[in-house]
Amino acid sequence: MPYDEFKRSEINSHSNQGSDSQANANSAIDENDSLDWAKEAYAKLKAKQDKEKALISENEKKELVSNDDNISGVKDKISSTNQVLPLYEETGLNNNLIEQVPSNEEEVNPIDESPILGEFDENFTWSANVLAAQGKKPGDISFEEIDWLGKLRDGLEKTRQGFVTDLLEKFGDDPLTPEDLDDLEVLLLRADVGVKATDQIIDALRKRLNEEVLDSKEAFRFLKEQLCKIVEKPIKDSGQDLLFPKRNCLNIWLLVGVNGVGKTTTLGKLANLALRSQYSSLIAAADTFRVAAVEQVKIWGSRSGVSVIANETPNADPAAVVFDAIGAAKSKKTELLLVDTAGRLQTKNNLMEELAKIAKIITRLAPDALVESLLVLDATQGQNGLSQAMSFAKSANLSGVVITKLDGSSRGGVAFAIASEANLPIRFIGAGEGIQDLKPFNSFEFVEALLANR
Ligand SMILES: Nc1nc2c(ncn2[C@@H]2O[C@H](COP(=O)(O)OP(=O)(O)OP(=O)(O)O)[C@@H](O)[C@H]2O)c(=O)[nH]1
Ligand SMILES: [Mg+2]
Repeated sequence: MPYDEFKRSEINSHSNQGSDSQANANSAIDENDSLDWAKEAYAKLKAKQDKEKALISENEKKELVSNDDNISGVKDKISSTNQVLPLYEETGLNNNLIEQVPSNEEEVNPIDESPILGEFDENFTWSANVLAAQGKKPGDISFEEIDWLGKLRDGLEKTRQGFVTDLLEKFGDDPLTPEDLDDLEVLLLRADVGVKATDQIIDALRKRLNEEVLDSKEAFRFLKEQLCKIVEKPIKDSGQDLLFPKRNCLNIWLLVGVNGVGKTTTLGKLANLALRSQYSSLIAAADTFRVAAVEQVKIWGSRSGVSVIANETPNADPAAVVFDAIGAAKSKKTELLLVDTAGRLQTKNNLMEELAKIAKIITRLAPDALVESLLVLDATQGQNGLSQAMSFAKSANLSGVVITKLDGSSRGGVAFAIASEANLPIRFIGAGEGIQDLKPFNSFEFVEALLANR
């Protein structure tokens, strides 16, 4: 069975997702052992990287020898201006397509975007500890996970500064007081956590405080537990801990949301996640409102290594593109069809009508397909994102949310408002413009990254 990136959290830990995670996580690894754990993990990753490097240079040597033997063949290849890259020739992905992926060498480069192991520094040990706390073994972790956690923690820096740094100052090392709770309330609201989630957290802390003295360490642990509980609730309510395509059947995932939030970028990252997890995938370029949108999807298709179905006609009917894409998906036995949709239409009503039309086509053409509508929200928009979530939740049948641009946003706290006020499960989060800068949402990692250094 291939490694399934969509199920990463399940593989990481069978018991540590959710509100009990903090307690389990804290006991999963003794503080004194954590540095040893990180050292062992680093040594194993380093050995793995060295082995891969050696393998690559061995292959390069072999290639050089065979190239010498067949120099004329190479010349032919170089002179070909419209060549299809070997990756697609081998996989057959580029054959018989309605719309072929562009064969620009610079753009088709999924392998080079993989992260490499950095220094053994505080960044590494922090990421390693988060993985260890979820029950992973030092030999089980990958560069990608370390890189991702580092990015997430860095990305949440601005949110953390306006929230945790002040919180640490206010809490100090003394036991929590009722006045601290008032300060915490202000900080949570300021960090876009929203009124409902803030009330829930403050009430829970006040209740504990009435029962016993809470030292600052326990207060922080309890706060993390409450935060996890809030984002986990809609996930639990949905009855589906993780969102992943089911193998051997057609899954159709629609990326919806207002303009500029990151739908197309998310689609490209999801396509690559699917490719790396060995799902057969296809992209439908159903944002036909902007001419440049189709071009942008094709670049992402090329970059992620997934074929794109598009219609070049200006203002082509998006439902017709979806019609073609479902036809292609059926004949190719595609498992995951990712649909890019428009974010900018004349009015909000037009946008909702168009989504309804696409949904209708899907029901008619692929009644057995597993359809998921993912609302993409931009973290930098804070409470605005929450109102988008509320209005889309009313009109579109949403299965969850993707929060993008968590890198550099000071409003990462909005995740809690979306979960508690719109009751929508967060399914994926994006923290960068790179192809691998998107992962399935893991509440434990998110809260740890948000409140890092404590
Ligand atoms: N820093 C950062 N930038 C992102 C992220 N996701 C998307 N972006 C950027 O946000 C901008 C808009 O992204 P798109 O994917 O084009 O957004 P869209 O929702 O498809 O936009 P429309 O098609 O106009 O509706 C681009 O410049 C992306 O590179 C992220 O996680 N982090
Ligand atoms: Mg777009």
